[in-house]
Amino acid sequence: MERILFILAILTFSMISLSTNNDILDRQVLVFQSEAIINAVGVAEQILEEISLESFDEETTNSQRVSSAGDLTSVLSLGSDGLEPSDDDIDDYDGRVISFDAGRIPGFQAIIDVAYADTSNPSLDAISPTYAKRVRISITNPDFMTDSLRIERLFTYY
Ligand SMILES: [Ca+2]
Ligand SMILES: [Ca+2]
Repeated sequence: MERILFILAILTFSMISLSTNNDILDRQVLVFQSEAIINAVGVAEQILEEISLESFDEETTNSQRVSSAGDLTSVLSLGSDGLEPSDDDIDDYDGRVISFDAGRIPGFQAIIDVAYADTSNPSLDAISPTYAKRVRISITNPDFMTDSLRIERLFTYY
């Protein structure tokens, strides 16, 4: 009888320690997941800061001015314009894919999308140039994030 109790006690103990290990593992996964999200937001903010320093459009680089939205880069020409210096206006970043590690979390990928925003309903993309461009950054990390993270910022020409 004593021996059976002893074995039961060992079994119970190992079951408890097994579930404790799982809890620790779950907590570590959660810590890594939150860290991945925090790092991803940080990098997205950095990219947006960098973009915010650029001219609104190629047509407004070097202090040029436009008097009509129609003078801005056409919708179909958004993206790298191949002119030097590269990355001197907001939409030059359109279509860019950046792979990066952040802190102790490797394997992020950021995709940048730039579109003109409809000025009467800024959540919609416009089909012709306007004085507002929306930069959308989608960040994924298949190993550490269950979902992609999307951060947007609207930039206006004024
Ligand atoms: Ca440019
Ligand atoms: Ca451009």
